[in-house]
Amino acid sequence: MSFQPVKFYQTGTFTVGNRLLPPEERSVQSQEKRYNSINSGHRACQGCGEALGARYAIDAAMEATNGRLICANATGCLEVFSTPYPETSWQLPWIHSLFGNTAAVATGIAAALKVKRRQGERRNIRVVAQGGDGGTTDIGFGCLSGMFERNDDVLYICYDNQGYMNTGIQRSSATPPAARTATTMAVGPEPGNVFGQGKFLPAIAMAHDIPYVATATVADLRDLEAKVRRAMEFEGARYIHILVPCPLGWGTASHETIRIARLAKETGIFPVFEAEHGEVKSVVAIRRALPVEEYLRPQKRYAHLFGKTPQVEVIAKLQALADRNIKKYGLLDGGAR
Ligand SMILES: Cc1ncc(C[n+]2csc(CCOP(=O)(O)OP(=O)(O)O)c2C)c(N)n1
Ligand code: SF4
Ligand SMILES: [Mg+2]
Repeated sequence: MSFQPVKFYQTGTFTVGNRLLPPEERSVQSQEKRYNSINSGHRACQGCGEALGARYAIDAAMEATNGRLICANATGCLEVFSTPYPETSWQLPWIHSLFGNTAAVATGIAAALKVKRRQGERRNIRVVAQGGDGGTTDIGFGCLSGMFERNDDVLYICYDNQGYMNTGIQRSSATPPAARTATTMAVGPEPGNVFGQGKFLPAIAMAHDIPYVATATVADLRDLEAKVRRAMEFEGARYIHILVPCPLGWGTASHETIRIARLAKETGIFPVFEAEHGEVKSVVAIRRALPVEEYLRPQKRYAHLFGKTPQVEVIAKLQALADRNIKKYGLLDGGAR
């Protein structure tokens, strides 16, 4: 079958228009036989970055494993909106773990599959674990670090919306400084979340020297698909950390999810890169660093920075964090220095 060459710049959307491209260049979602691993009908908020990220990530993992995938899912928005008993949106073997033990449950599944293979099972079934930033960076961190350290054959995906959204927008250790949450209110001399706390889990994952670590956002879904595909090429522990804006918790319009995620990347506040065995191998370069204010201003969780007296010093401290990422990961010239 021959394909019409694409003669114009625009190659279309992620779905129908992609069919103009040669098959190897099309996104997983553009394929007629995409897996629809998380199907329509779930109850995520309109514009939920987590729902979008999960759809692309798990479908890409399904594609990479020819549909031979088992998924363990921590408690959190993704689990709650997709599986209100007795319904489910998932169209793959899927297990709800506790809030804090997803990595351990996935490890157990991977161990059982290993035994089955030793007993002659021919199908190579792989395991993915997924959870929110709270389930990953806080309560599930011990199990996850153990999974990394043992190099268990699991791909762990963290959907980072920077707070405990499912239970009413409380702070997690991935909540950025100055952001307002239900437990870091915009009151007092230093409104919002404090500076100097929290953790960037991709760097901690890299410190375990696991085969593959990557970050991504829902603004570049092709990059996300490619990273999931790449992750599935490795045996052992792998980690992908996806920034997924949450319209409810961040106070953004539903139709702004992609733009906000893109601004996180283009300002440098969220570095997008991939690493193998603890070394950064590639970064997604930013064309020109946008001021961090462009990312902060549309989000109501930062509204207290832009009141009658703009908090210029706080904004400057956030800009410094973005600048540090740009330098550390070489985001302007496409490679770590
Ligand atoms: C041991 C335990 N503590 C607390 C909870 C309540 N709980 C359920 S989901 C959740 C927050 C989830 O946050 P996150 O992992 O970031 O996922 P999100 O909802 O933001 O996607 C909390 C505190 C629980 N289910 N189990
Ligand atoms: S609260 Fe946020 S993460 Fe949860 S479903 Fe709504 S938009 Fe998604
Ligand atoms: Mg969260």
